[in-house]
Amino acid sequence: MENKKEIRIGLVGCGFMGRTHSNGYNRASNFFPDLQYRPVLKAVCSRNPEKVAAFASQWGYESTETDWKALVAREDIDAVDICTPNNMHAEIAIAAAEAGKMVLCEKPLARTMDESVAMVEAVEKAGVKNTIWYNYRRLPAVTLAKQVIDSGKLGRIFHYRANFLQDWTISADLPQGGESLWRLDANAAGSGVTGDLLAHCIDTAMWLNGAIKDVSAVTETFIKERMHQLSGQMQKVAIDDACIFHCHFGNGSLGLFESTRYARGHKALYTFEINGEHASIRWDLHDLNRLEYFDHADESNVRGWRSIHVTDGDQPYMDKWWVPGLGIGYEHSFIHQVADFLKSLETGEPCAPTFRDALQTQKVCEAVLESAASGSWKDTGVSGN
Ligand code: SOE
Repeated sequence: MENKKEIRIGLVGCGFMGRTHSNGYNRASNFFPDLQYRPVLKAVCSRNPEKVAAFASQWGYESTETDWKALVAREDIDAVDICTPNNMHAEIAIAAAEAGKMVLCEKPLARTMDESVAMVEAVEKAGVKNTIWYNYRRLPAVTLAKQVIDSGKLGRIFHYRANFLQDWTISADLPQGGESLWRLDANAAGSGVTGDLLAHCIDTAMWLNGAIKDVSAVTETFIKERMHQLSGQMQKVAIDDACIFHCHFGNGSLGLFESTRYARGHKALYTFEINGEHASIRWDLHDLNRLEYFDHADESNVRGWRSIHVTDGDQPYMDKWWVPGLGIGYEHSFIHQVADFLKSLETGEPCAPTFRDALQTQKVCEAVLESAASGSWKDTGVSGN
């Protein structure tokens, strides 16, 4: 630790994501001792002084701010991490980039394409390091899926299938907007399940299987009006409660995606499956240390789905944790993201997904919503295979 260089973090927002990121900063140096950089929790910002003080003391921040502009202006901050509702992402990220800070931002990049493009332009013009927290990439089994696909073991890919199912908004009494329920308010969130949940599936899908070229989607808003927490008035619900789309990938495979917050019994069921010419893989967030793998090259008498327990030191990230067989959890994806970010400072490489990478996911989300509104296929404008 002695000769490590410090990266002084300023976190904006202290909700659920603020906690996951803070835990990542706190743990990364313990478990990735070889990193040359060390995060220092310099300041946390939230409008509520009592809340931000309690958060700072719980997670170990040295100081607090109640105005994000003051945090961005501080000379003792190297990197601004944005964990606010989506409607604040663009303004804070652009100001941080203009102040010469590195910018880390919780997903999705922003609410709209205009905001997203402005964010990409700002970080690229300023030449500052940037990354978006699409954390599921950093689970060892998901990273292993990437290695297996890149090794060519699956051969030509035919199908990509993904679901992200939850059930927390079924009650019609749930208000929209305000501090904890901003995800139901289109003004704050931009969209519903498309930007919140499918964005994860799309990020993983394009990382694993390349560009999504065009989409055909349907969305539904099951509860049409909800009370707004801020105004106390009933207001039209403008987010998508559920979204299903199919698509063509640039490599010729077909994709099928479903997301909803109305799948009673499912809290966070994120699954994907990829079927190739020679082999298939599938993964399930509820059993996140396992990668299921079927290889047609296996001898026929023992051929079948293998359940790979991704906990061995030879497997991604797992040389850093405990001993083989002892699994890790959701929070470790954020610790890995911090470690990869710190590593990228050493190597000078971008820390994927960068804002520009996340813009591709944003383009697909936008095309999905446009397709659902128009009832027609939409090109995503994402290039590559
Ligand atoms: C919504 O419930 C949510 O917390 C998303 O905002 C996260 O991105 C997802 O990982 C889990 O679900």
